[in-house]
Amino acid sequence: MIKEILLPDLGEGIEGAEVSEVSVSVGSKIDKDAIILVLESDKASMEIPAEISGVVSEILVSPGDEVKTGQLLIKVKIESDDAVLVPPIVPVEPLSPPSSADLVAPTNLEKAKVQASEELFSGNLKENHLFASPGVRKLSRELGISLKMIKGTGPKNRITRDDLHSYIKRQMSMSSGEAPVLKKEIDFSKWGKVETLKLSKINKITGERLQQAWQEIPHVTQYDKADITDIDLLRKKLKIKGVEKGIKVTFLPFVMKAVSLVLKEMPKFNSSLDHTNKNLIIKNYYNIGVAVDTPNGLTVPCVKDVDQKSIFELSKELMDLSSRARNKKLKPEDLKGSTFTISSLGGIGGTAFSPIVNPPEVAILGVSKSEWSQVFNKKKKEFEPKYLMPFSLSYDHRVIDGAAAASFTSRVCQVLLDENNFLK
Ligand code: CAO
Repeated sequence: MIKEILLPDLGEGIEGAEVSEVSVSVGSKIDKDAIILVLESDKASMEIPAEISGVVSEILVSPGDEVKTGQLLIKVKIESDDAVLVPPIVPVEPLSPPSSADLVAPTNLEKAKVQASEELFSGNLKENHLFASPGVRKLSRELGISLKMIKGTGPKNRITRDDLHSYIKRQMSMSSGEAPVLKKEIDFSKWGKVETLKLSKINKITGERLQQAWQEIPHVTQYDKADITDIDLLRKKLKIKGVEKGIKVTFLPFVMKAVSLVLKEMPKFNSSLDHTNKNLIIKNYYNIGVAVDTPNGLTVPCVKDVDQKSIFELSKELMDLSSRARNKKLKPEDLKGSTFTISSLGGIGGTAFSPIVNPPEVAILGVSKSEWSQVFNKKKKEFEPKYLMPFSLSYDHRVIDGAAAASFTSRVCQVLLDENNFLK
């Protein structure tokens, strides 16, 4: 029996990608989950696993081809029907119309969240029987929504990202009692010449995430200034040494290292709320996401175990991640697992800004351009020139109180005063 392997939904809003490598050949025997193709999209490279075991009988794509979700990739000869390990299709229950009781608090969305988390904890959730991409599953888990509640409109009732979005919109409009407002496009050309630019996939995905974070998280921003006069001297020394090693040493690795030290002391800043918003998950690892500006939009690759790395190691990793982000060479793993984010505009300019928290994290640090200032020394009773780095901490006020935030930024300032914190 011949079985066709189609390109699954890649999630993350990615509709298609370019084949960069075909990892099998005709006649080769493959096991379920063996990598058959490597694809490259605007954002990352992805390995496509086989969903069945068998012998490759035909390959319908080659390196350089643009492939789209649902496209036939390879044909596989299956030796026995037992080898087919595709999960059974379970019909998805249609959504029942809301009763009047559904329209009062707690909202349908909250109920769905609670139900999903109860099912998760009781082990009753059989979402594996439904077809959905890993991206859709991840998002539904993050939002605490059971996929069983959603009717899939894709092939074989596959639940698409649009299905999930429509479900959320429907629930939100039901719970607020308002019909969704359809916005009319404005014809700006009535008043002058215009041009239309297509938003990149990264622009669209980032836009949706930022909007969601802004709407869901009660943000507060705390501002501070760190005296980095001594760190500036240390950086200059390390910068010269770095040139020999081909490593560019900027201020950012010092800030990352300082933040990792303070996160260890103040673990709430390195946490996430669970889906029910009833528990706080404290993470005992320190992975810092770094916002990188690329020609296609903003991406946030993650530097793992920052607390265990030297300034040179952090600088090298930062150079590698930011260059791969700009050349669209990031892998999905590079974008996952951050526990806290830093957005640095210090190399560009500005005196201060309020960054938006990167969920499921609870805090983010924004770094602005340092400036020399005259600071009054009370002991000496004189002004001294100091190199001051302005920075801001935006935080989720459900998790962090203002006093803790002010302590966090003060502690970052203290850590940055002592160069011994950066010599290991
Ligand atoms: N004060 C003074 N100088 C600073 C500084 C600061 N706070 N931050 C960086 N600089 C200096 C660097 O030291 C470097 O100087 P030298 O050439 O003398 O070494 C220069 O500015 C350029 O630095 P850089 O920007 O190339 O490097 P970085 O490590 O500071 O930042 C990266 C790397 C990837 C974060 C940055 O290039 C980038 O993409 N920033 C934009 C992030 C962004 O768009 N955030 C906005 C998100 S909206 O919330």
